[in-house]
Formats: sequence, C-alpha cells, structure tokens
Amino acid sequence: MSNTLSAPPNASPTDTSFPHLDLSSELARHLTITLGHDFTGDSTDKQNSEYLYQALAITVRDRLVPIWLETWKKTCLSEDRKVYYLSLEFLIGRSLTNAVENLDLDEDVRKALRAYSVGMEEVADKELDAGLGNGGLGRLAACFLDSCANLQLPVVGYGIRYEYGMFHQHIEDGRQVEDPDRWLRDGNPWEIKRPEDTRRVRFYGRTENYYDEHGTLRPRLVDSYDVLAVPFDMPVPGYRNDTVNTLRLWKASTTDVFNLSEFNAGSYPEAVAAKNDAEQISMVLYPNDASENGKELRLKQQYFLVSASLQDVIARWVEQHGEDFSDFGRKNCFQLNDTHPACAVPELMRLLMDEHGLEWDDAWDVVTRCMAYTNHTLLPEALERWSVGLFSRLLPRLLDIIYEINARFLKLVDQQWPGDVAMRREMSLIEEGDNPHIRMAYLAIVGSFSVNGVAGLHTQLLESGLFKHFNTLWPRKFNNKTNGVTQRRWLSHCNPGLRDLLNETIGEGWQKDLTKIKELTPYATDADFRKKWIDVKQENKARLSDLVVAETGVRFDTSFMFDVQVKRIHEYKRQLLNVLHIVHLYDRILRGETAGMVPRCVLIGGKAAPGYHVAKLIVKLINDVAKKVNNHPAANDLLKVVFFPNYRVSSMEVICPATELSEQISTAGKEASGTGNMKFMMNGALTIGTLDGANIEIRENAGAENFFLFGLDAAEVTELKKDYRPNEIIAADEDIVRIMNLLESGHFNPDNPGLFDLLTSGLRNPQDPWVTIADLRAYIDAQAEVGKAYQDVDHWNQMSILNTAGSGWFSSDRTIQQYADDIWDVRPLS
Ligand code: 26W
Repeated sequence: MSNTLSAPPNASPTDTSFPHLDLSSELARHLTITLGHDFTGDSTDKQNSEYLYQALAITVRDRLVPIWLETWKKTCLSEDRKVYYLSLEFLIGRSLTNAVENLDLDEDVRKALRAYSVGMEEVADKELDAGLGNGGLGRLAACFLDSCANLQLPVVGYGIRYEYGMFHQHIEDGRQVEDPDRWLRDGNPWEIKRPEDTRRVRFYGRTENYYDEHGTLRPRLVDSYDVLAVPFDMPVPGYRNDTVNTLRLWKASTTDVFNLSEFNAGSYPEAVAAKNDAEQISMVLYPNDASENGKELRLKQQYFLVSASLQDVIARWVEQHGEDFSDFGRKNCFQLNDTHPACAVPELMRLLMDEHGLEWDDAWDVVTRCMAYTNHTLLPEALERWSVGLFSRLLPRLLDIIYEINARFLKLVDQQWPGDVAMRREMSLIEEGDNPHIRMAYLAIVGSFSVNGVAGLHTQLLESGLFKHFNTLWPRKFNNKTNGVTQRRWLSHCNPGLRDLLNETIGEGWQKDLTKIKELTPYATDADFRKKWIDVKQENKARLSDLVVAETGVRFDTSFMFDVQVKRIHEYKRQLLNVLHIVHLYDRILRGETAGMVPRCVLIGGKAAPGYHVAKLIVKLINDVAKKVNNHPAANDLLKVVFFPNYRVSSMEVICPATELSEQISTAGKEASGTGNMKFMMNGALTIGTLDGANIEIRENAGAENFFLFGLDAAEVTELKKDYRPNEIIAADEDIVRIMNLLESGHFNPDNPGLFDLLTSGLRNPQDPWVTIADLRAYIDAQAEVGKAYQDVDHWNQMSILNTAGSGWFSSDRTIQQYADDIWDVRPLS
C-alpha cells in the first residue's frame, strides 16, 4: 500500500465514514450494478452461481478492506519489530469461506443467498484455488500467515504472483497429463494492485568501481537489464479479531518507457516484445517438489522476489528513520522459507552498502541480526546449488559479495580447525570443481542468526548430519520448530459436523486455542458421544464418496474403511509400498483367503513433477492396479481403489474429514515433518506410519496405543543400507513372492509388457535408497492389525477421539508462537 502513512481527513476506516448496508442489499447491488448481471431467477442457471460468487467475494472484501487498511497503518507506524516471511510459494487455496468465517458473517451470507435459492457451498465451490505452491512448504506458509493474523503479529508475507500456479492434473489411460492452471482467468477479487509501490530489480550488467562524493572508491552495478516489480496485495484475515494482515505478491513488468527509448521508431515491435521477456519472470510456478534443476529463470524468480521485497521494506524504513540503519536489524526480521530466497543475504548487503553507503562490518551486523532460515528437506537432490558461471552473468555484483562473505567465513573455519584443508573445502560456500557451484544452504546458515528444522527428528538429523560442522561452530543458531496446521481451515471450516459437535461438547475456545481440544479426552469412553462421533464421520464419508464418483466413476461404499494417502508423488513417500499392500489384498481375494479381511476403499492422490519419470510411472501403476481390482467381481465386496485426480487444497478439505486411516509411510529419516499427517489426526483419522518426521510427535501426543507403528527407524535404515539384500527378503516370504509375481508377470499391464520393470527392479535393487522391501512385511502385518482394530467399532472410535483430543500440539498457532518467542522476538500489535 501507499507509503503515505497519514490517512486523509475524515476517512479513518474505523469511524462511520465507511457505512455498510445490510449484506443482502450489498450483494444485490454488486450483482446488478458492479457486475451488470441480470439475475434470471432460474437457480439451475450455472452462470448465476458464478456471478453470485463474484458478487459475494466483492461484498465480503468490502468488509475486510477498512480493517485491512487499519492493520497496515498500525503495522507501518509501529516502532516494534516486524517480520517478513519470504517464500517462493504460498498455497492459499480458496479465500471466500475463510473470510466469511473469520469475519463471522456465516449467518448473514446464508440469509442473503436464500433469496437466490442457492447454498453457500455451491457458490463457494465456484472459486478457483490459488495454487501458488507445490506441496508441504507452500501450504505451511499459508497456514503460518493464518496463525500470524490470528495472533495479531506484525508479519507480512512476500511472494510471487504467478500467472500460472501449480499445473492441473488429469489422467488419460492411467497416465498423468498436465494442463496449465489459469487461476486468474476470471480475475481475482481478493487482490489489490499497488502500483505506487513498484520497485526496480536489476539483472545482468557488471561491477564498476567509482569515487563517491567523499572520494572513496566504491563498487556499483552498471549496464544492468531492469525489470519492474509491481505489488498485488492479498488480505489475510485474522479470526474475529479486527486484524487483516497482508500477503504481498510481486508481478514482473517491463520498464517500457526506459526500454522503448533505446529503440528507434522502426524497432517498436521489438521493444514491445521485450515486455514479454520481463513478464516471463512471474509467469509460472516451477512444479518441482524436492529436486532443484538449476534453470536460469528460476534463479531470476528468486532474486526478483528477494530484491523487490527488501527494497520495499527498506523504502518504508527510510521514510520513517531516514538513512540511519543502526536499528534496522533489531526492528526487522526476514524468515527465509528454505533456501529459495537465500539471495536475501548478499542482496541486503548490496543494498546497504551500494545504495545506502554502509561499510561492510556495519552491513554484515545488520544482515546477521535479521535473517533467519528454515530448512525443509534432507534430500540431497533438493539442496540448492547455483552454478558460479550462471551467477556471474545474471547477478555479478551478488557474486562479488558472496565471495567476500566466503573469504571471511573461511578465516573463521581456519581459526576453529587450524590448517584443516579438508574442512575448509567441506564447509566452503563454493563447491569447487570443473563447474563450481554456490551452496545456498551454507550461504543461508552463515548469514542467519537462526537455523531451524521442522520436526524434532528432522532438526536432530540436521544437527548431527547435513549441517554438523556448522552446528559445532555455532550450536546456538540451531533450533527446532515442529510444524503445525491451522485448525480454522483444517477442522472448523472443512468439517462443520465435527465443529458443531465440538462446540456443543467443549465450547468454542479451541478455534482460537487448540490446546483446549484436550478437554475432549473423557468423551472417548462416553457411548452417547461416540454415537454422534460416528454419525459425523459417516456424513463426511458420504460427501467424499459423492466426490469420488464424480471424479473417477468409482463408487465408494461408505460402510468400508476409508484408507487414504494424498501427497506429492515421490519415491521417498513410498506410494509403492501402499500399492504392494493393495496387491497383497487383491492376491488374497483371488486365492479366497479373505477370512478377517475388512472391506476397504483405498484412495491415493497427488501430483508428480512433470519431469520425474519414475513418479509418473507410479501414477500409471496405481491406476492400472485400481482398474484391475475394481473390475474383478470377487473384489467387489472387499476392495475399491482409486487414484484421485488433481489433488489440491480444496480437495483435501473434503478428503481429510472422511478419512479413517492416514498413510504416513515414508522411509524413516526422509520426510522432514509432514503436515497432511496432522490434518488427518485432527479430524480423527488413525495413522499407520513409520518413525519419521512429525509422525513421532503425533504418536507421542495420541498415545502409542492409538497409532499403528511399523518399520525401521532412521538409525536402522542407515545400518541396513550397509548390507541390504532385498532379493533374499523377497524369497523368504511367500506373500511377497506372490506380490512380486503379480507385478512382474504383467498381470496389471497385459497390453504393455515390461512397463513396470523399472519399478520392480528398483524394489529388488540392493541400492534402493528407500528400502521399500525391508519394511513390507512389517507394513502388511500392521495393516492386518488395523483391520482387526476396525472391527471393534467402539474401540476404534475411542482411538479416533483420542487422536483428535491429542492434536492440540499441531496447531500452527503453537508453531508461530514459538517462532515469535524464540526466533522473531515479536509481540502482538497493540
Ligand atoms: C528447488 C526445488 C525444491 C522445491 C521445493 C526443493 C525443495 C522443496 C521443498 C523443500 C519441498 C517441501 O515442500 N518440503 C516439505 O516441507 C514441509 C513443510 O515443512 C514438510 O512438512 C515436508 O516434510 C517437506 O517434504
């Protein structure tokens, strides 16, 4: 918003100069006047609900805006510390219902919609997801913003306004096909463009030394190619607390006036085409989850976000404090969401030195007081490294600064480990070789005062493994912040039946403070309460069943157990292990060995990175196995399998309330935390899982007796890999032999022999990094335990209630309070 901090006279948003009519009249006015829609009165007209969505969104936004302006002004004027959450991804999903619920407008909206004979759900369903993220890291950023607003913390999110978000997935002949996500097609009623805060981001060029006005020789970037960053603000409403925080998303735009003057009249089309070049930067979200690919455009995106955001914060600082930066580090904090925005370290150095005249030591003092880094993955292939060659072309001045940071850092290493050349090489920010690379995680660690992991085990593994030398050097930098999710979206909104039951049983306090959910514990043994609990779950299962049949044509019987695995498709998450179990059940059905088998509906969903061949083959296998199982008459009463297409935030809102068994079966030590696991637990699902990520804490909080544990732990996986012999394990186990036979004989792919050989040979490979076969027996046995437990309805629902009752720790409100206290040192806006 404008840097002009004083409000115009008589226009304070809190006084009565912004009167609201009743919601029905405003909705009617926006429908006919703002949108020019002539309502036909025919409730079957599909156009009507589209228009109603647009009109309702504007109506609700009107109520947000005055509070939003007020919060922004308060934040800007506050002399207390502020936080900026820098992230390449914000997986927001839908905004309408969230705003309605947080503003407590539910009743009014339903009443207003009655005049048009449509329900709120039908209208809300018209909103396209804002899918500006891949998976866990992006959704976490969205949950965090929600919690910051709930806690009234002065936190601004900074990201990119991608024209195209996460691709849409559809399935053709069992295979994933990607379609572009045109989420802005019908406009975005939730954003407000703020051209007055446009920033200039400079790429390419070269460093030149010049004499400043004091006669000092200083470096600066010259001959750069410039791109404009135009901010679009999205509101982040707090829960019924007169707070609306801001998510500021940057769109790339050409510096047309500037560039056009360089062309003569004859090159006008070329000049206009240059616009395209600049706008490419914010065109599309990279769909890689956990593998970096070193593309130049991706580095441009990262620098674009970082430079625009830092300049934005500095401009507001200078407006209030002039060119005195001595307090800047104490009053501002930048949380780096993984290394994607790690250029913030050298870029803040550059801005402070080259544009605001600070000396190195003063600038470094500021930077290391205000940068904090969160790591989200241990997978080596996901650790970002940028080639020095690319960096020197695209960001030459930043590379100078990185070299200087490294030189000074290596002196420190030499003090700690005198003469240890190997240690210098290992810890250097530059990985040497024919094609040297910058290690972005090391850059982030050196430049930050805090480095955190996202679950207890993950942080331990960072400290003792990936970053162990850094932990020796600076043990106090490292800390854990176990992830959480917002119970407003992931319980209250998505599970209205359970919300009402909780409200009538323990009161409404849990929506603001999830520790209160513990009060549910005694009701686990209350038979009347359990009856209501079961009714809610059945209703949710019916809702999911309708969605599944609409999406896939397969009918889920709501008396079956609902067994669900939804997340990105990745080898380490081991969707294959799930498939092996499905094949085992199918094999038992074929052989008539079905005694004690509990009927199940298995749902698997998730997107594969478009370039990840093995993950796409796993999607194909799931679909081919599903087809075979669902068409076998003998399986009809016992097993249904679907691949749920285009899994996204709004589908999880239907899936997690209906789930009874949550599959969290990654190879121990590989899943940093997981957050889907928490959503399922909150909604009363039981978990079958390994000792990985936050599963460990979920089990502690639910009680070990209410969790189905199986498989090797992280230390055992490491030990096993020294001498792993999957073929011997297979040969020694008849069930596994039969599973492998079905897969390898082409039973599921008769028209396409050999199609899945890559997967089966991977399972048999002693080098299999995910040691899937090692955990298979334990998994099959644990699944049998699940089946047995499901048959004892009373006990199952007791366990289910105790999972929800134990989920208080997994609110992102708790996580954010810990960031605020231990890292950010910020308090609520008063
Ligand atoms: C550069 C390519 C790339 C893109 C995304 C590398 C790495 C990522 C992310 C780190 C992937 C991610 O989303 N990680 C997930 O973060 C969640 C939130 O902390 C955790 O719950 C998940 O366990 C972790 O996989």
